[in-house]
Amino acid sequence: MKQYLDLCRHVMTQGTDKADRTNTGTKSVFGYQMRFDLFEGFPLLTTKKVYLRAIIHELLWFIAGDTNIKYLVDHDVRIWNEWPYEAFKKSSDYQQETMDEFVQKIKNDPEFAKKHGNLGPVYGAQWRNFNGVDQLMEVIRQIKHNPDSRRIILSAWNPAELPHMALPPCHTFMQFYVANGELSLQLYQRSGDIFLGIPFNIASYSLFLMMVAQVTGLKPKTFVHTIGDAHIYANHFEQIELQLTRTPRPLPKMIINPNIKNITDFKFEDFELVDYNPYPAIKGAVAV
Ligand code: DHF
Ligand code: TMP
Repeated sequence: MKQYLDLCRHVMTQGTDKADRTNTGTKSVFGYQMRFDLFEGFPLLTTKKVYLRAIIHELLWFIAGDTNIKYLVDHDVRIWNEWPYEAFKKSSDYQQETMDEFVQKIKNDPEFAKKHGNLGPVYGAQWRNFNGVDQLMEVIRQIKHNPDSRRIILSAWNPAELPHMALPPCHTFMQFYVANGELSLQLYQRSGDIFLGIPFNIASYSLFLMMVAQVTGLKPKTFVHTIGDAHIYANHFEQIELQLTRTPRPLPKMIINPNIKNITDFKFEDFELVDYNPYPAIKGAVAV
């Protein structure tokens, strides 16, 4: 995927060295935009293997309005575990449990999961209930009944509730656009971890666009990805340089069960990725 490698090259060469909340250090630029035309294929990185399984489960979890990591943990998706674990370590219930022990407790003890697995009113909560508004259903209604509207917006950024969230939303604001029977989506992401988060975010929002297009009877067209602080963490420079030596391969295709007509009816089994031939996965630590 040329767009992604261009972003990596741009930040490595033009980025400013910048300190950050996690004390890791980054190279960063402010304001960057990429466009992905979905008829060219499904934009899942080929220059490293990306775990689509986690992306699909996370998206279904947002759509369900869920904010507890229990659903993810039950499906062996680890990507959100660090944040509740850090909070648990600061609680009076903490007795030197390791991360693995913490995860086992979330899996096996519903009371424990309820108490220590919640991230606060993050994405799912805001998508389905932003001060009483089901934004997801509202956006779908607008696309169907008022497609020329310039107000088809979904915001995860709810300032009043930020203090209660484990992590303030990174992908914060989206807008849909309908023309010629085709649906496009633009995301404003306030902060983007180029090595770990961004590949997930591109695939996740592209898939979300395809799902919303299907349930509104439109064709998915372009995902426009706008990033505020686009950064590469200092402990990911090597991994990014390795990817820059790899020549992108043809994009895979995503096939979605065509019988699903309701956004909340999608199941993991309704998605099939074909012709994905990535280079091997590359490991990198997540800054907490
Ligand atoms: N914090 C930071 N610093 N960066 C992030 O990208 C990030 N993403 C969050 C929450 N907080 C964050 C939610 N999304 C991974 C990917 C996405 C994600 C969180 C974590 C991740 O660790 N991916 C690895 C391993 C995936 C796996 O479990 O197999 C990867 O190699 O893609
Ligand atoms: P911040 O809240 O200080 O911006 O830290 C959040 C970090 O997580 C930042 O590196 C961006 C990254 N991130 C993504 O890139 N994509 C995501 O989907 C999420 C949740 C976080």
